[in-house]
Amino acid sequence: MGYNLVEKIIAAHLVSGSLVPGEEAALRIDQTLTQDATGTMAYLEFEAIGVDRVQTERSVAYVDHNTLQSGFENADDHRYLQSVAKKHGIWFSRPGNGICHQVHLERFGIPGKTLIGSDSHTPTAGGLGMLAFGAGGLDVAVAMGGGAYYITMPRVIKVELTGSLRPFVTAKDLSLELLRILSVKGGVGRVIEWGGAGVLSLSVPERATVTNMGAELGATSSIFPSDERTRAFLKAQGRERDFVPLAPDADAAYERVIRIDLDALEPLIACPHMPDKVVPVKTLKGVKVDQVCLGSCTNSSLYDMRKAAAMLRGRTIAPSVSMSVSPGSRQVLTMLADSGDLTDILSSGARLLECACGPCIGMGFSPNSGGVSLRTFNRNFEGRSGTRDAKVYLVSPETAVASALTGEITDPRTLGLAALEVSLPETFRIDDSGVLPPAPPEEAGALEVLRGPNIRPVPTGHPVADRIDAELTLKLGDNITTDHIMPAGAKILPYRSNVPKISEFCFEVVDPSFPARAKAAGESILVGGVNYGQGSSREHAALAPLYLGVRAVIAKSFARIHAANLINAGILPLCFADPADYDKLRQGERLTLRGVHAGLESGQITLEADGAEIPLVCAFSERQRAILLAGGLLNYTREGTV
Ligand code: MIC
Ligand code: SF4
Repeated sequence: MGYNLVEKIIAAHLVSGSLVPGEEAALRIDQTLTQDATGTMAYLEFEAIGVDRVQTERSVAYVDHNTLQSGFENADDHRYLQSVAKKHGIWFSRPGNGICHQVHLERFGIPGKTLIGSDSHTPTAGGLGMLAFGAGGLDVAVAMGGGAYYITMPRVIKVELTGSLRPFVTAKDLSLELLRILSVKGGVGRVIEWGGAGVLSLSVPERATVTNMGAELGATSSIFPSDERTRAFLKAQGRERDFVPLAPDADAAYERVIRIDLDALEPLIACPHMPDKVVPVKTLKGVKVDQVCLGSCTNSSLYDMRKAAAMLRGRTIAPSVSMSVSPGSRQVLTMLADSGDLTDILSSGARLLECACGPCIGMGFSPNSGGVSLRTFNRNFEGRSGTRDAKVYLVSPETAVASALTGEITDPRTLGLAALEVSLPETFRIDDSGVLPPAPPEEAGALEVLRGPNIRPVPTGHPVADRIDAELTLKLGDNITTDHIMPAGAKILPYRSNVPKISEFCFEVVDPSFPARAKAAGESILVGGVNYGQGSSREHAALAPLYLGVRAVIAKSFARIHAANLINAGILPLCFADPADYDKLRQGERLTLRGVHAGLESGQITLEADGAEIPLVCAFSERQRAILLAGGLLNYTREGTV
């Protein structure tokens, strides 16, 4: 039996473990990326590990999330990141240079290489044929130090494409179609491998939109083959030397094959407040729109922006709509300026924002109260926009612009416009002045790392005890996202390098009394439903609970990155053997976990609650057990086992 694309890249990077689905595989990591909101923690952890210089082929630190600088905190973090990067062999992408995933695709991604990034949308690079994973900051720190990255060997789903997209139907609609089919948990434990004749009709930026939104499926990663379209993109970026062709073997096996006919797709829209609440745009015709946002790592490429500019040319957006445009990178912005497309965008009445995440993570441009916001982004979780009662919908750039022009949700095909004639340039504008190189090793030793008062030490975990007696301080429902656990937004993000402070906002959107109650309880246990911790890779969703005394989370099931982050923090993620037992637990009661150490081995732990005995299960690898018993990955790594 031949290899699929995923197996090929994993086999070429396997340090230990096996290719058998469900088993642990340790991978050699060629490249890493961080962004500022998770990066400060990742580099503090890297410093704590104590390796002088990164061991990867390329590591890049981006600043794209916390760029508002409404106090000293963000600016201090930027200075810390710039100085720590320079000292330890990391490239530094300056604020304003663009969103990490977009810039990495343009300037650094290489087919067939492995990449981990402290951001859940790192698989965007799969659009170039890279095998890329979102991970917690500590996993990235370990990989920078030369350690392997451990994954549970995924199953591989193949999506077989035929045909080509019709006018005004886009790669975003393809992503939404797969979310409609699989839901936000359908990709858990899986990599989505895209193939079929239809793949050639998609350019690299379109493929990157699709691999980007694989994160919303809960998938471990998503990947496209590397073919002539990949070569053309790399060549236009002045990087043809980085091209390698990559395809699965003809007799490769897959867990499942999903067939999608691109010709049959129509414009789709995800309704509040989940990316899988997908319906055809036409079914929402006439819903009044208050705000439209174009951008984010999903849809901010030159291709997307040029399509939007072509639709806006000579037209103005409806007076009732406020529209923002955030190009994904300085390359995109300068090319829009050179071609005059920027003038078309600005003349339409849209507002230009920085080349950064911006509204996607609630960093400004929050909608009006109760407002309807159409965004070309990838997440529409409740409250994420910064306006708690806003209704956020996810759409393609074409649907976004059509709706901005009419003031109501509009299927772009109904505007009567001619099909858009937009293609990628033969040569992109190459200017890497926004990326600063690291210092040569002989100069690095003398360099000082700049730390402001907001940068506080990383909390370390406690070795998991054999018996845990604690209060159930918070009982939660299904699909709890990391935006529920550790919200972001302009008010909270500045404290990403200050865990004591940021923990004051833990679960703020669910129950603002949680931090005080958890502290008063001393040690506590959380209970959740299915897919607990979906969404972002932010390890603060584990570190803040750790700081507040959480020792275990019991749920019906967990999202991959968050489960890894909990283990890395020394917090036990446990599952109900029978999901119906969830109903037996009450917030506020005392819970006891008995025989934990033996249970880590046997995979079964008993929970005592109000006299009842509830069986829990866990399936930790030997390494994960050792991490939990050491009190987290930092302690484990310091003990010398990287
Ligand atoms: C997100 O989209 O939620 C973020 C902000 O990019 C996060 C990372 C973070 O919380 O800093 C992610 O996706 O991992
Ligand atoms: Fe930034 Fe939004 Fe992409 Fe996260 S999803 S990296 S916040 S643009």
